[in-house]
Amino acid sequence: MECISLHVGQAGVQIGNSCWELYCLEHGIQRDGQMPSQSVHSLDDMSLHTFFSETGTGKQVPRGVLVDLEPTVVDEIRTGAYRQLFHPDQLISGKEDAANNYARGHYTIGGEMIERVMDRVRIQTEQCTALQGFLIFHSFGGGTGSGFTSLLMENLATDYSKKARIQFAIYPSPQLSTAVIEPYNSILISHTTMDIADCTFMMDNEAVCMLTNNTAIVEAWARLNRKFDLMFSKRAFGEFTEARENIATLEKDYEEVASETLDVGCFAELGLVRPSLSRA
Ligand SMILES: Nc1nc2c(ncn2[C@@H]2O[C@H](COP(=O)(O)OP(=O)(O)OP(=O)(O)O)[C@@H](O)[C@H]2O)c(=O)[nH]1
Ligand SMILES: [Mg+2]
Repeated sequence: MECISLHVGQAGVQIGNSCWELYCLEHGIQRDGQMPSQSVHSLDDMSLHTFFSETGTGKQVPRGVLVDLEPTVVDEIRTGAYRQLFHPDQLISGKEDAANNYARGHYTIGGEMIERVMDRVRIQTEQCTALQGFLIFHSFGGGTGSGFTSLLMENLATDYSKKARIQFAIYPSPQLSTAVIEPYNSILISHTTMDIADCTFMMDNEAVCMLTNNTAIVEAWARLNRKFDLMFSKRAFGEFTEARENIATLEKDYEEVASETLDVGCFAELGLVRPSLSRA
């Protein structure tokens, strides 16, 4: 059962960058797609194949396509730490962005790009034995994120009508907005995709920003994330005892974070429940 991830526009591609880094850490995959612990892995971790396909040489390749109408964001992946992970054809960029304009993303500039992207999607689907569906990452506010995503979703709905389409969308916030027309773009894409998306997860950019603006919290999150990744990769290598020790350290970290001057109101505002510190 495979899932194909599609990352569209600046926000979508940048989320993709972080997502694939995390998936690699979780599954013990190196930056070049190689997996040193492969034999241990393939026995107990079939979930790997949902997100990665394996080449003849044993390299793991993400099942995904990253696309932006302009080159700079995708170029960062092309030259970044994980550049060898992706096949060059999975990274698609044009010359000119949609300039926050839904119509440019959907009709003019996007229209010229859609065939190339659908071709790549088709190649990805052909590598699946039982494709479950598509995960689509994008912003609501960008011209590419809104206009091109809706065009892509319409094409997916036509060509792969029985497959699930799940959207992960960055919801615009007035404080962070890059353009005044972001609300219009959001309405236009909501209208187009309402009937063709099976489920939409919206991420509020203001909430994300509140978390990252607080340096104490951002450091704590970075530390916790590293620990989690480490924990996962250790478990993947079969050193479970060490992973257990990591959990203990992790718990201590939680306690430290809680004792720091953490703004509890911030969690409440985000609708998040503070992690419970009581031991089971
Ligand atoms: N959380 C988060 N939001 C982002 C990121 N990049 C852009 N955004 C948000 O996305 C919206 C702008 O859309 P972009 O994704 O930059 O635009 P685009 O899809 O590249 O479209 P065009 O540049 O207009 O062609 C704004 O609301 C930004 O705050 C990111 O890396 N993280
Ligand atoms: Mg852009």
